[in-house]
Amino acid sequence: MTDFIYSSWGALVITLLMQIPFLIIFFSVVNKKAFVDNVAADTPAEKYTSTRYLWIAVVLISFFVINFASVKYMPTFVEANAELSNVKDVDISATSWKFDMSERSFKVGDTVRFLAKSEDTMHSFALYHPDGGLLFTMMLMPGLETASALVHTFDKPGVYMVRCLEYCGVNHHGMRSVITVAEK
Ligand SMILES: [Cu+2]
Repeated sequence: MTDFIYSSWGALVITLLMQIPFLIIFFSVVNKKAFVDNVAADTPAEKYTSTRYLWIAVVLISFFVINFASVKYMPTFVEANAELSNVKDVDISATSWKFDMSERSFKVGDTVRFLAKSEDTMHSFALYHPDGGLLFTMMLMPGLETASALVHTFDKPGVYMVRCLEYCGVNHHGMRSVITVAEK
């Protein structure tokens, strides 16, 4: 169940469920207002009502269509499940407050699939480019059977910082590591 929740589809379903309270409030306010403002305008009421429902329908349909059509293109979904040739799988175990990695040295052009798990509490695995920019971060929930996965191809040599970006206790700031990428 938790594995489903933290998949792309799970995230979408949760997001949709979170809209329900908002929609209830929205429609109750709209209806209440329609009842109170009964001396509104020159526009015939029926015309206004149909336009309103048409507009809501357009918004809702766009929302569902765009979300469902795009979910399979989410990077985590695509990359973690892709059949990639020449991908190096690296196992990462995050504990308070360190990262254990099966490999830390790569070459430019290497495509690496980072498979990360948290052994104790909420952590994340964030990778920084040598120029300081954040390449990605993935949240690591404890207790998941499947490792969180992300694929990255290294394009520049240098020292890449790894940090935890989920607050995980007093030494959260010290939870870091490095990956070195050498010239081809
Ligand atoms: Cu942390």
